[in-house]
Amino acid sequence: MTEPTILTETHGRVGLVRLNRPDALNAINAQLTRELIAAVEAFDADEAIGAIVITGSEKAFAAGADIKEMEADSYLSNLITNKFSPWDRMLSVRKPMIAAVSGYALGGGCELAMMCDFILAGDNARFGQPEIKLGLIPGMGGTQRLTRLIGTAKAMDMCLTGRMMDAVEAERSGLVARIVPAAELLAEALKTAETIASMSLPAVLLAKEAVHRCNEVGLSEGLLFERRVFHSLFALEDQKEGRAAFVEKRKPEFKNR
Ligand code: CO8
Repeated sequence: MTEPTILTETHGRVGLVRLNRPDALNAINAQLTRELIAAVEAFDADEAIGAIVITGSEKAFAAGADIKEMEADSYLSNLITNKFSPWDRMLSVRKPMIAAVSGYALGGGCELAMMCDFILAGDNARFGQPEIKLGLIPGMGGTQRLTRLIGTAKAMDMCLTGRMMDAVEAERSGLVARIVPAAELLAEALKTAETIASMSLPAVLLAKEAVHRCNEVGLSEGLLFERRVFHSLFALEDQKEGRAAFVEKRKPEFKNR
């Protein structure tokens, strides 16, 4: 039987997915793609889960798409199979996903991290889009998400030279939300995810949707979307509870989690 390429665990209301191809620095092959997306979708559908963390090993979050597996790929096979298209399913995941990145996040690994809603980086993290060194360009969102996150100048630098960025530069550039000592990364990611999972789920889902809307529409449309969502949350008991708890100086007990 083929060994699984990921491991899943639950920690309270948090679903954890660990990439687990240690001999290949978690390079993303077809099996890992299938198993990772299925695991994330299962957590997304699970009422007991409120947030998801994706992580790798200490040495590598993921060192890219599996270069060895692509030996037989051709223009025709890529076109017919619409290579990398299964990753579009990550766009439909509604619960927040945090990438906890330790070590290398290169090529498809950096792109997987950017598919998550935000990245927490260990102080040993290194990000890069080295596809250019293989005579390629990023194919899982690198030219688009990286540019939105860090701007054209830095995205050009990364995609055209293939150089790596350390955690400090990644945080300064807006690629990562926070840097954590590598030894504390997973604990901090789980704690952050648990904090999110303790909030009102409808508010969390709508906050995620509203922030992502920013990349899809112009400012006035985005502001209108945000305002209408804000209005709608007053239809929920959790909003009454959140306000009452603040006034009564106690922790809110959200019903919809
Ligand atoms: N794919 C397959 N295997 C990999 C990958 C990968 N992306 N990265 C590392 N490995 C394997 C190595 O081949 C090695 O296996 P083995 O022991 O059998 O030789 C094992 O993992 C350990 O790697 P290293 O010995 O190289 O470890 P180092 O600590 O010396 O170096 C690095 C770590 C710097 C991360 C180095 O492994 C590296 O440069 N890896 C490749 C990084 C990269 O270029 N990533 C981008 C991939 S491209 C992509 O994501 C998009 C499309 C790819 C299409 C390719 C078609 C030709």
